[in-house]
Amino acid sequence: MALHWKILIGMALGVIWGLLASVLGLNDFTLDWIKPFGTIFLNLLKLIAVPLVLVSLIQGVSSLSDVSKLSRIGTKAVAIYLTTTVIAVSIGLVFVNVFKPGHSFSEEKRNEFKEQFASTANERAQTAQQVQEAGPLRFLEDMVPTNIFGSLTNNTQMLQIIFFALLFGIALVMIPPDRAAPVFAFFDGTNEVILKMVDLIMRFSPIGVFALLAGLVVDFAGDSPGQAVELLAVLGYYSVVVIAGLAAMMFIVYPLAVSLFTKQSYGTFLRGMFPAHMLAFSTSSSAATLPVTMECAEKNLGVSKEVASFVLPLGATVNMDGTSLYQAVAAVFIAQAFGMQLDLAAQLGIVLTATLASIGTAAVPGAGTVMLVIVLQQANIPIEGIALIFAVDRLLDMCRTIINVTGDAAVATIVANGEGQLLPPEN
Ligand code: DAS
Repeated sequence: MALHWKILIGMALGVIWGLLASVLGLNDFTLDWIKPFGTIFLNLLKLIAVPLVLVSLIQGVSSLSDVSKLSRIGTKAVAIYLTTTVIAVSIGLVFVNVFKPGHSFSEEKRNEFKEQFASTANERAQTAQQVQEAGPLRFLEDMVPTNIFGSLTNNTQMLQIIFFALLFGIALVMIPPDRAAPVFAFFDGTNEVILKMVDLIMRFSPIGVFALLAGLVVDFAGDSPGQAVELLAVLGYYSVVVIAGLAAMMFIVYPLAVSLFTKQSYGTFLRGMFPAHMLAFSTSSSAATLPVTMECAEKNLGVSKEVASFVLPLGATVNMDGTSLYQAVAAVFIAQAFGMQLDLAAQLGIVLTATLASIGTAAVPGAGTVMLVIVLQQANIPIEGIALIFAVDRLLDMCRTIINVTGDAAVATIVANGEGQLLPPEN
């Protein structure tokens, strides 16, 4: 059975166990013997975040070595990718601020969350105070690390790790190829190892999700299953807000972009991308879907091989509109659940960090949630909040990966058209 079905079953069984445990008085057993496996799973995700960012970004940036050859196509593609990602994050922020899914927790529950994390609240308040007092470009100053080894040992400095990785990758591309070759080989190989580690961690996810959900429902339910039902209702609402945002990308932003900048009808585009959509949904992996995305782009959309073979692998690595939208919604949802007020500056900071986080997100299942840690830490939002949303993460991962690959194909179509390389579709 495919992993994603095992995970969905793990989710369902976790909820059922949680509800039964709160009725049968098995709360303590669940918290002592089941919930720890959920914590272990979350720890594994946090463990892999730093090496994943460092290696996948260095490998991604240094694979742009042929930008010098395809500088026009590469620059155009990166510019449009960044534009669609910022639009996606902005749509995510508008939806989560308008529909406020985190406020649908009862006042009593939100106060409970606040108490639960009160210990870190004053620390976060102090940090926020420092940010207030700092100048407008403090976030830029903070992005440049003084000691990369200090940043690497501290999960809260992900932007510094991204900055270092981008600088390292660019410098790597600029040194003589014979000197760079062993370094390329090292990061190619290490990237493979890290992605295999993510794959192994994801294989644990059915158990991890079961334990997380069981623990979450029991924690939430206390002695009354009614409260657990409230949690599930709130998570359902949160999921609807994420999916609505993703739908806005699929049915408003991309149709506008494709019809404005190419001669192609969006119906042709959607039909042409259907096989890639199905694979993206079932694998939750842009990388696994890439071969099919490229085939759809070339055969069904008429994108030339030269453009498809550069723009799509680049997009699978650095362009994840669905992920960036999800990270914006998830971050503000958690802040709302903890009763935090995020001012405009904090929300604009989320636009920057969610854009950077989605660039650093590897094209494998669950990577977007691993990278959500960055967005939360930069906004001083409790990371523990990931446990709240992890229950429905895999379902949302399947949906956001569809948007990730669709965004890549839309940009490839626009770039091909601009290069006069959008041919009549074969099929
Ligand atoms: N599943 C990732 C992808 O392959 C995206 C994510 O995890 O957010 O696109």
